[in-house]
Amino acid sequence: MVTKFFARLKSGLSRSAAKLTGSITATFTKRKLDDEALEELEDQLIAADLGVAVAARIIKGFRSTRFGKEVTQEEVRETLGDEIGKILAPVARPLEIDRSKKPFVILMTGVNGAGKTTTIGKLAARYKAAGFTCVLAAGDTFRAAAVEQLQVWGARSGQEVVTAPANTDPASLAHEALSRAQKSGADVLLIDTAGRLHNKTALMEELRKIIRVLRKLDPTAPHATLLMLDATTGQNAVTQVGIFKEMVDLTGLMVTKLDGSARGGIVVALAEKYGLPIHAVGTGEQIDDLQEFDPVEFGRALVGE
Ligand SMILES: Nc1nc2c(ncn2[C@@H]2O[C@H](COP(=O)(O)OP(=O)(O)OP(=O)(O)O)[C@@H](O)[C@H]2O)c(=O)[nH]1
Ligand SMILES: [Mg+2]
Repeated sequence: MVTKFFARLKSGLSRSAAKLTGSITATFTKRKLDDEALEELEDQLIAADLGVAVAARIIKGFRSTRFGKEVTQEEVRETLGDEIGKILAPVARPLEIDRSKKPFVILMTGVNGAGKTTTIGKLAARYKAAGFTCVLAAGDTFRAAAVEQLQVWGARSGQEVVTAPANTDPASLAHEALSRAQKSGADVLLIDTAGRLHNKTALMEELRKIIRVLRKLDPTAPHATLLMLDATTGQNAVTQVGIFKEMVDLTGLMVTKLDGSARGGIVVALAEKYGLPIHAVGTGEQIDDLQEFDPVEFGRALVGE
């Protein structure tokens, strides 16, 4: 069954697929799978951002099952797609809202431009459609534009946005937002944060303070701490997970900008390296361009099947 999401994902990943399989097509019109061919294939997988570990694992698989045999590029593509699907299967998990938490608190982290604010807007719309009421907290209090951007998203989905005057301590804004969400009986609180990474210590302190303050009102909060990653940054996204994992207890990832990126293979590298749940992927700038992803479909889209 070709789902709407698959069609969207496939077109979004067409550049990634072209990068990965274009070179495979060139190498494997029909060819004996010898050392040289495997080496070329491994290089191609690495160039397509799947990461060294994934590339080695996939090549090992090819070596044990097909070595010395004639293979067509269709076979190579199909096997690759399957392998990718297997690597993604354990991490492709939707973000479950635990209804016993009221509100269920989601803290969004990520570097500048990763897509935090946009993704909060998309999630708010999705939760609204599912019958949840949300509160959006404009925790990036240093930039007026960031607050306005969240207000626009809140208006689009008809959800409340809590803001504070410029330069208010983000932790106090977060506290205020949780307090309001508790009083109004909101189902979900989505907290936006600033993403300045050039000052790692300050960012870490800020995030930790937000968490500390939230816990004064709800010792179990935040219930999800998500890292937003921009797929177009390629291997850098892998590095960012490492950095943010040191700052906070990440519970999951979301990967944005998979539309038109040639670096969609990064999702596979992330899955292999960290095993953190990847809850959803962004495939555009519009309100419904956020999708839970099916590992098999993703694997197929990535090889252009
Ligand atoms: N094409 C595409 N663009 C996206 C996607 N997600 C976000 N964007 C765009 O990326 C840009 C940055 O997104 P923001 O949501 O502002 O990112 P942010 O993490 O909040 O950035 P800061 O507030 O600067 O830290 C915006 O122009 C978004 O429209 C996506 O999935 N696909
Ligand atoms: Mg933002």
